[in-house]
Amino acid sequence: MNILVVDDKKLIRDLVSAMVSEIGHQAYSADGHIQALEVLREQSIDLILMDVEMPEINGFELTSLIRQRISHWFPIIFLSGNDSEDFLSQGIDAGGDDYLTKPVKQVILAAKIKAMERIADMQKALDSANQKLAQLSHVDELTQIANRRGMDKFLENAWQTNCRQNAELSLMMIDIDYFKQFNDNYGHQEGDRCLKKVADMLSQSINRATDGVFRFGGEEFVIVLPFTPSSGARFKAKEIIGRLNELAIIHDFSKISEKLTLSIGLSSTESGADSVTRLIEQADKALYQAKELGRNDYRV
Ligand code: GH3
Ligand code: MG
Ligand code: MG
Ligand code: MG
Ligand code: MG
Repeated sequence: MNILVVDDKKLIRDLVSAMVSEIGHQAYSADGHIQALEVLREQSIDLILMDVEMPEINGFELTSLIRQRISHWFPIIFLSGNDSEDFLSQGIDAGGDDYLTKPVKQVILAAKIKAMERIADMQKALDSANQKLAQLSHVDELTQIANRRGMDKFLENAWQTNCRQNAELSLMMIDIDYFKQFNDNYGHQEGDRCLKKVADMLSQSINRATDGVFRFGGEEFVIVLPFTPSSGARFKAKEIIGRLNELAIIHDFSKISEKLTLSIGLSSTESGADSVTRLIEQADKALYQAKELGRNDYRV
């Protein structure tokens, strides 16, 4: 572990740091709040051994400050010459996790560090499990592209960034044509395979890191194109229609072609959409028009 020793007295700082090294951890030291915050900015610290009585900002105050500023948890153990019970509970209230009185024995210090390390490991495992869950909740299981929840989050960020930079943002609502007939005639499994192929094709067709592809639901997909005016989105729509044509997925039950086709509705901040909701509404309307006008095409 990377252990930060905070103490205003050099003698104690060096002594405790030496113990920490001997126990087998990496020691960092700080003589007060300024150095401590500096180390915390530059190093990933796993535990702090914190003096209580220090000039300017004491150990309890510094602990509160650290807990406010750093969102992830790591253990903080106080080392103090004062062993009154009042002091102990103040330290825990300030955000500390344990308390040792000076002079500290190396065996005791080693045992406390080991116990805290166990808790810290559990916390880390929990954090990473939560992170994985959050990720999973944004991914569509069938197609492995981001789902609607992922889209909402993406759009929120993209909208902010684009507004800030005064750039155009375009959105594409994509819907497979006569997919009900596809499913009804080839079966649901074949339908699923088809959705995967379309999702892969859509993912491959975006080439900027800032673009996003999402499964909006059922056989509908959304592509978000930040920093892209309507002209760019039209170009992309044409390309996607062409790519699907090249894939040549047989659909004998489509009313307009012997191959699978899709229709696209486009919207852009250029045409006045002033919110994410409006952007989606406009794309939806344009999609409806593309369907009305015969499908296998895009409309703005
Ligand atoms: P349109 O050309 O007007 O878009 O007609 P459509 O048949 O594509 O549209 P409709 O909304 O009537 O039907 C969509 C169909 O998509 C219904 C359902 O059978 C199919 N579908 C939706 N989600 C899934 C899925 O996860 N897997 C499979 N296999 N099919 C799905
Ligand atoms: Mg002191
Ligand atoms: Mg649909
Ligand atoms: Mg429909
Ligand atoms: Mg459809």
